[in-house]
Amino acid sequence: FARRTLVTAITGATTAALAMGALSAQAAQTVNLGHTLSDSSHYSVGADAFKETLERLSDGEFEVVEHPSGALGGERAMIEGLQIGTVDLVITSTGPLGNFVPETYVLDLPFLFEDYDEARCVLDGEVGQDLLDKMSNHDLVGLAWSENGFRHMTNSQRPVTSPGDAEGLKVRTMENKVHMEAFEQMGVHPTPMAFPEVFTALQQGTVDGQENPITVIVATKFWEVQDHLSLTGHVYSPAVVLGSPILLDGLSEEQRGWFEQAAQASAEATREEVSRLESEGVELLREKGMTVETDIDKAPFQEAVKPAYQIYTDQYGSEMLDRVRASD
Ligand code: EAX
Repeated sequence: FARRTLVTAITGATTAALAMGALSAQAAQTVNLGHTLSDSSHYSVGADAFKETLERLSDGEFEVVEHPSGALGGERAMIEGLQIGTVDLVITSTGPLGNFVPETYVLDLPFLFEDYDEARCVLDGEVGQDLLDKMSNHDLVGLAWSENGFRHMTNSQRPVTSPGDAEGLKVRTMENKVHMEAFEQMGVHPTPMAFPEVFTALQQGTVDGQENPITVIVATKFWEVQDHLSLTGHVYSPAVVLGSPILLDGLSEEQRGWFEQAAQASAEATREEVSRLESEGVELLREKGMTVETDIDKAPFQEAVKPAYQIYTDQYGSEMLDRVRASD
C-alpha cells in the first residue's frame, strides 16, 4: 500500500510537472480512455502504459484520464461512443466488435488458436494489420491488438469436464453471434449481456455461469458468485485499443504517431500481465474456494462446436479464415 502511494505521488508529481511545462505553450488536452474491467486488471495495466507513453511523447500536450469498471458504459456502448466522439479511447475485447466490424468475427471462432504464441503472431502479422485498417471503414480507428486471453467456463451448479456436463446450463456470453452459436451447439443456453451486468446476474442466479479469461475472473472476483472453474480454453479473446476518428482524424501526423506508439506500449504491457496472471491466477482462485478442473479433454468440445465454423463461412466466406490458418 505504501509503495502504491509512493508511485501515485511520483506519477502525480511527474504529471503536474509535465502539465506545467505544457501550460506555458497551451493547456493539456484531456482525452478519456474507457474499459470495463477493474483498476487492478490487465486492461488497467494497459491503460497506465498508454497514459505514461502518450504524456511522455507529447511532452504533456495530452493528458489521459482512465475510466475503468464500465464507468463509460459496456463495451458495445463505448464503441458507439467512439463513433460519435463522446469517448476518445477504449480498450475492449472483440466481444461486441463484430456488430460494427464484421471482418473481426473470424477471430471469435472457438478453438481457432492453439496457444498464446500463435494468436499473438497472427494479430501482429499481416492479417492483424489488415483488420485494424478495416476499422476505419466503420468509423473507428484500430490502434493496436492487445489481449484479453483464453476464455474458460465457470458456473454455480457443477464441475464441468465435458460438453455433456455443460448441457442445459444458462451461460452469459458476450454480445457476439459467433460465440452464441458455438455455445448453442454445445448444448448450453447462451444469454448475451454487457459485462458490467454480469456479476449481479450471477449473484441473483439469472444465469448459472459465464466464461472469461483467468485475468478477468480474478479482477472481477467471480469466485464470490461462482463455485466451479473448468480450464476449457475454448476460445482466444483478443482485445484491441480503439480510438475515435473524431479525435484522431483531427491530429497532425506526429500527434497521431504518439497515439499509435502509446497503443503499442499498452498492448505490450497488457500481454505481459496476462502471461503473469495466467499461472498465478489459477492458484488464487483455488485458494478462494473454487473447484478447478484442469484436465479437460478438448476434443469433445471441439467436435461439439464444429458447426459454428460452417455457419460462419456460409455467411462470411472462408477467405479470412484461410488467411488466419495460413499465417499461424
Ligand atoms: O473485455 O465481456 C467480457 O466478458 C469481456 O471479456 C470483458 O469485459 C473484458
